[in-house]
Amino acid sequence: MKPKILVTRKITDEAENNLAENFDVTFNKNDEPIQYEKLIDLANQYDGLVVSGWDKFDENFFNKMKGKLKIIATFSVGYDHININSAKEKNIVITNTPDVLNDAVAEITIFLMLAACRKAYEGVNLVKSDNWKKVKIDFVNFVMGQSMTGKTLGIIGLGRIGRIVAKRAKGFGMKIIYHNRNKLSDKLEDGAKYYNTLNSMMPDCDFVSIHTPATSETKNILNSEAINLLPKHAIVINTSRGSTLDDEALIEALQNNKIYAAGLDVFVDEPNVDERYLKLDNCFLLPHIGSSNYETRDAMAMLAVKNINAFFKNDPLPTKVK
Ligand code: 8YV
Repeated sequence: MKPKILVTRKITDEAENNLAENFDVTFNKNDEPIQYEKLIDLANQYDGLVVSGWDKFDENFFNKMKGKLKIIATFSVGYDHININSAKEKNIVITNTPDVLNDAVAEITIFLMLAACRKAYEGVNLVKSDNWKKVKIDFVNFVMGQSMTGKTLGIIGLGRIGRIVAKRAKGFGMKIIYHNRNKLSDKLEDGAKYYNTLNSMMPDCDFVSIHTPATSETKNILNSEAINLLPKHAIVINTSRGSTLDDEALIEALQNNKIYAAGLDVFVDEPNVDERYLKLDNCFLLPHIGSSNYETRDAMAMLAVKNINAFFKNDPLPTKVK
């Protein structure tokens, strides 16, 4: 008998076809999110789940598993929606999709940096509202931003995504500095300057971008103390998870022009965004689309499927979460 697999959300046709060849698989054809309690019931009828970052797998979920479920393959690099310790206690393997989205997230990071420093909101709103013709266009004030070229980018978490961001930023002639728990090898640093505390790096950042996973250690890593140490012209970028920065502190800094601007793709309670962000002209917002391009989402779906295939063939897992 083929193992039973449930795919909680619509994934690419190629990935779905591949699963259908090898498993007794249930797809979510209309892509309606499955409610938490329903998912608990369903999960007990399957050997494996292919899930998204929007499904939640907490301690209670795993406590209610009765022994049939053996693997959860999430099509996301982040696994903060899964209680890994509870999964381990229940002997349920977790896999994720690292690396295949590095370029996509780096692109969105650079996009936000450009949007924030060149006042994209102001410019786009002026054209879209048809107000361009109504304003005075002058040489020194009209949609005036600041340059990215030659500036210093501070990276919080120079990991797989952070290093690609660094590479792309160097294309703009940027200097890279970083803070990690530990200094990296010369090869991985690739010329970036290390700061052993976050606060010591802050005054040197023209831009600061967060690329850490969401853990209890990185919760509010960019807090009010750190934000207050940034220069007045600094720009804050977040494409990691909303929990890594203190919204109160960032909003206060943006409202009072203590920093120049921010670019955010991720929020604490998505899709609900703190309304104060919506009122700020110096904050460029996106709806968590770091990995949203066809090539990347295809690769993420196929990697999740490869993990499922490998697991049921007893092959080594391509990307198991420790
Ligand atoms: C996805 C992500 O939008 O991979 C991640 O961790 O945050 C995003 O790529 C989402 O979680 C898809 O499941």
